[in-house]
Amino acid sequence: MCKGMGKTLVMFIGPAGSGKSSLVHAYSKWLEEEQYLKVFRVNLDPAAEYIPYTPDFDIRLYVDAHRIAKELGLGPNGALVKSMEMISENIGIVAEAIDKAEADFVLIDTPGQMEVFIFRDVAYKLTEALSKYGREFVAVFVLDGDVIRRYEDYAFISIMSVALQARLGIDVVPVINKIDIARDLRLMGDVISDIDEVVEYLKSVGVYGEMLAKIMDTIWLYAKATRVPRVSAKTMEGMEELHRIIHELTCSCGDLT
Ligand SMILES: Nc1nc2c(ncn2[C@@H]2O[C@H](COP(=O)(O)OP(=O)(O)OP(=O)(O)O)[C@@H](O)[C@H]2O)c(=O)[nH]1
Ligand SMILES: [Mg+2]
Repeated sequence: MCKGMGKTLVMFIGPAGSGKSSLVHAYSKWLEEEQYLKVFRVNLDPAAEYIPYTPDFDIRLYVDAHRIAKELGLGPNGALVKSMEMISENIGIVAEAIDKAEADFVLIDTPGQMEVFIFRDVAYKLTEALSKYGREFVAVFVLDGDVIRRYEDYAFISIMSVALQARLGIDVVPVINKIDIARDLRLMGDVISDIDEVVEYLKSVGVYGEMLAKIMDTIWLYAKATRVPRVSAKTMEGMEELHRIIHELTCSCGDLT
C-alpha cells in the first residue's frame, strides 16, 4: 500500500449476476491473505439473499427489500426502487460507517439491479458524500466474459465506463470476470494493448464504426487505466492485476508495496 495514504474505497458495480459479490469476497480474501491488509466489506444490496462474505456493514439491517415488498404490497422492482429511495434519504449513515471503518480497503458491493443503483441518485449521492472525506475512491465495473467478444463490444464497455465515470464522478475500471469459464473465447483483453487494431477495425465497418473509432480514440487519449484486467472470483486468477490497476488510479506515489 502507498505509504501515508488513507484508506481506499472500491465500489463494485455491474449487471446482475456478473460476479460483484463473488469478487468482493475474492479480492478481500486476496488483500488480507496475500497483502496482509485490513478490509471492511459493505453490502449495499437490500435485496441480497445470499452473500459469499460476511459484511462488516450490511444495508439490510436498515432497509430490507423483501420486508418492504411485503409491508407495502410491492413487486420486486417496486420494492427495490422504494429501498433505493430509503437508502438515498439516509445516505449519511452509510457514508459515516464507511468513513469510520478502520481498514486499509473498503469494498462496497452494490445491488444486482445495476439500473436502480445508477439511474437513481443513490450511487452518486454516496460518491459525493464520501468524496467530502477526501478518500481515494474508484469503481470496478464487473462484466461477464460473454459481454466482450468483438471489437464493437470493447467500444461498448469503454463508452459505458466513461458514462459511469461521468455519472459517479470517480474513476471506473472495467473488469472481465469468470475468466475460468471463458478461456476459449477470444477476449478483447488480449488486444487491448493494441488500440490501433481496434480503431482500424472499427473504421472499416462503415459510418457507424467510424464514429465509434473516433470516440475510442478520444477515450484512449484520456484513459487512466489502460488495461482491462481479466479475473476469476472463483480461481482468484488476476487479483494481482486488478490490485495493480486500482493502485495506479488511487496512489500517485507509484509504490506497490
Ligand atoms: N465460474 C465462475 N463463476 C463465477 C465467478 N464469479 C461469480 N460466479 C458465479 O456467478 C453467479 C453470480 O455471482 P454473484 O457474485 O452473486 O454475482 P453478483 O453480480 O453479485 O449478482 P447479483 O448481486 O445477484 O447481481 C454465482 O453463481 C457465482 O458463483 C467466476 O469468476 N467464475
Ligand atoms: Mg451480488
